[in-house]
Amino acid sequence: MGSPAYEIARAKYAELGVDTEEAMRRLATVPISLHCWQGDDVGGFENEDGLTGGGIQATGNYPGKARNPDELRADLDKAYSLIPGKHRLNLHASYLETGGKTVDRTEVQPEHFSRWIDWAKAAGLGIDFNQTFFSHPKANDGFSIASQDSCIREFWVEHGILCRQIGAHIGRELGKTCITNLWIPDGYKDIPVSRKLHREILRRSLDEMYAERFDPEIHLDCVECKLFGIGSESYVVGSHEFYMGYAMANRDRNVLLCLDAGHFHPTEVISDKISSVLCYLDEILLHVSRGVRWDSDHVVILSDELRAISEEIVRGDYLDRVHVGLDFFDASINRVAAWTIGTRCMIKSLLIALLEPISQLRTAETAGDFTTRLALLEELKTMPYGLVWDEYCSRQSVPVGMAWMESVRNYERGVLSARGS
Ligand code: RNT
Ligand code: ZN
Repeated sequence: MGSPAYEIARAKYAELGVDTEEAMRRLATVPISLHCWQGDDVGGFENEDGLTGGGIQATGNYPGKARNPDELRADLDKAYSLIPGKHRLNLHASYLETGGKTVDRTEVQPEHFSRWIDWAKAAGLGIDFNQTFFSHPKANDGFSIASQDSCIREFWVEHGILCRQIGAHIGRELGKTCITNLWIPDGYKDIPVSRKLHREILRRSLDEMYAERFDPEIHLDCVECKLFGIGSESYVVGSHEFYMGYAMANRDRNVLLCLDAGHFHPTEVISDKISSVLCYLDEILLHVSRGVRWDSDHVVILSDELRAISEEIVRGDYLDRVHVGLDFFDASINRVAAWTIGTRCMIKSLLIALLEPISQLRTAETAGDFTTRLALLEELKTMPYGLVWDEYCSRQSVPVGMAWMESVRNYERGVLSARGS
């Protein structure tokens, strides 16, 4: 038995043939990969300066950002304690721990991530990994593995190779598949004349990077496309067509495609791309984000597009083929709250999708009864999914409703405010 409010919702959904208990059971099996970089504005722990250039920008100066890995882990622990379910961590190579030693990108080793691994083991979390091809003097001219300069290119290919080994190590240690995702900033601010050149270089670099094979149970690779970036407005080497082609051509090497919700033209949506790319690929990764006019990486909210993404995953029966990662960074609000809001919204949207009377909707559509389809879809928008969500939070032992915010405020007063700004 649930709360009286939940029992009313359960009965209402049952009238539509929807089993709320089954929806909650399924929801509990879906891990979301929380990106470490919301906690410190994509700074990382290589040096004091944090984020420097490279087509990524976090704006805002809300006090209390994590200054070291221990603080970041404490903040993540706080966020996980407010998010229902068992999830994952999405870690960037620049979040390494070297005990004060300077370790360049071509010197990264599994040992630099051992504390993250121990922490994840203790908490039962899986980890995903990312090469860091930005915020580095060797990326200052806007190119990494697609550079014409062979020194630059080889440097970054080496970083890519080492990170895959670290990803495989993580997967092995945790007994949970690690996805190592690649995003590069490479591109031109203004119109190039050699679009072809860098794409051919990128293809060669990827082939070199992905030469070593790993057990797919332990490690998967992934490539993230983009339409444009800051400083690469006119041309991005790793475009959608490029990586889609690469992932398809390298399916037997377990190269996944990553679709970031902020990486397309503002009128394009990734919800419409999922069922297309999954005709050709076994699995994909999502970077769920929220672009506002451009790839602004705003905190994920329960928008129409977020709901559409989750509906596509559930309706297409893709829950086991779509890996859900988050990618946003807002430095203008409490960072633990940003994680909590974004991740709770992601999970809530999946719940709403799981609460659809999908067979009724399909029957109407198949019969050409588009009137019923539209009427039912509209009725669903005011169904009491919030009550099922509250029940889910309560059963998963996390705060119900706005109560999580009080917990974040206490944490801010007790922990974050002591950090200064
Ligand atoms: C950049 C990509 C990429 C990054 C992270 C930090 O546009 O979205 O995923 O956000 O690597
Ligand atoms: Zn991304």
